[in-house]
Amino acid sequence: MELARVRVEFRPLLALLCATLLAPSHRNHRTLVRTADDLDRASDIWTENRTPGEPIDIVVNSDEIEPGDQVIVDDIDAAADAERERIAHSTAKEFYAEYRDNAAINGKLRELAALAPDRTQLAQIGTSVEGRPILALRVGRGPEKMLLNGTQHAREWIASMTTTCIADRLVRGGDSKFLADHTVWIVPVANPDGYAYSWEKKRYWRKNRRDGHGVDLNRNWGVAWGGAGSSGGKNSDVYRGPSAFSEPETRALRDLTLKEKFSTHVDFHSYGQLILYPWSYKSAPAADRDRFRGIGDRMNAAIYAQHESTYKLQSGADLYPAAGTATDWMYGEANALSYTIELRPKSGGGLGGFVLPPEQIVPTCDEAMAAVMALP
Ligand code: 0X9
Ligand code: ZN
Repeated sequence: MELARVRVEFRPLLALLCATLLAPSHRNHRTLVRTADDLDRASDIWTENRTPGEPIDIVVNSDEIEPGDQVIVDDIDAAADAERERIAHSTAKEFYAEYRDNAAINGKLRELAALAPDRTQLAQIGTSVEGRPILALRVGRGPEKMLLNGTQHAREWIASMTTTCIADRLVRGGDSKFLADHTVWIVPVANPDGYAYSWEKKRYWRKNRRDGHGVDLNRNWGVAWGGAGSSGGKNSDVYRGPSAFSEPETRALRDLTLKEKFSTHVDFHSYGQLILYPWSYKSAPAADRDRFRGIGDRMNAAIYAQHESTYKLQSGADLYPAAGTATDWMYGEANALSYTIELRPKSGGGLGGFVLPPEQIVPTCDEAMAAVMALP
């Protein structure tokens, strides 16, 4: 405590000296704090919930913590390092007992396709900026056409696992009534380059890997592209790209949608436990608002019945405006009932936000599966 006070008083003169003398946990590191709604301080905002006046989770350097900040995760990079260590030494045999990388997820999709060739189809729907395949698994052949995708955002690993798990359950569940009624296309990893980068280099990377700076794929879609909540700055975490659909990853999902004419869609993200419906870019209610809310209530009841988790149902823009999102394009241009679901955790506490304990993969899948089955 004494040292900490000295450090504050004599900065920056003694900062270097103190940094060398202090124990590692006292060194400057990146901390996730909950702060009053102070967007001016925030370059890296982790909370989806940005209702004006409500606290937000932001990443700051540990020497920039201010009075009133509540520390949620003291050292986010230590949390990522611990996760990396755990995965490196994992003996988990069960696929959903641990997080899986591109190679493992693609392997799982191939395995599922081979398991039930009569009711599945594995397709490469596109190729990423760095040349990775974007894979989609179709299950069923029914008249209601549904698209489920995960991982537009690289660091949201639970979305990759959950969509793969849903594919798994649909395939193994056999020809249930649901599959008689539905054709479901599942794209677990919409952003394979970003996902690889998050695994190998920077755990908290969000965008794709366009020219090193990356594009936020969920600001690159063609409804209200360029509007509020997106940025023209390449280094911004919400960089929209030079034009709508400039990125092969968004084009891949768009072209599949134009071909298949989906009537429902879910874009899986993390975190916050939210069910969001259009519009994302403006607060005016969607023409189908009542329908969105009615189905959303059913999803919520189905989710709660699993493990008593609560997800909040609201329009995207009621949180904060975000222009150029997948959900707005799917609804506004492709006529699909489209939701964005923010999976577990509810807040950044515990190990923190995007680093979710692997024991929560299966329960999160239970919830997402229940939500999907509640769709028309
Ligand atoms: O900002 C996003 O792209 C999504 N949230 S995330 O924290 N996973 O990045 C939500 C987009 C739709 N929601 C809003 N309009 N707020
Ligand atoms: Zn996201």
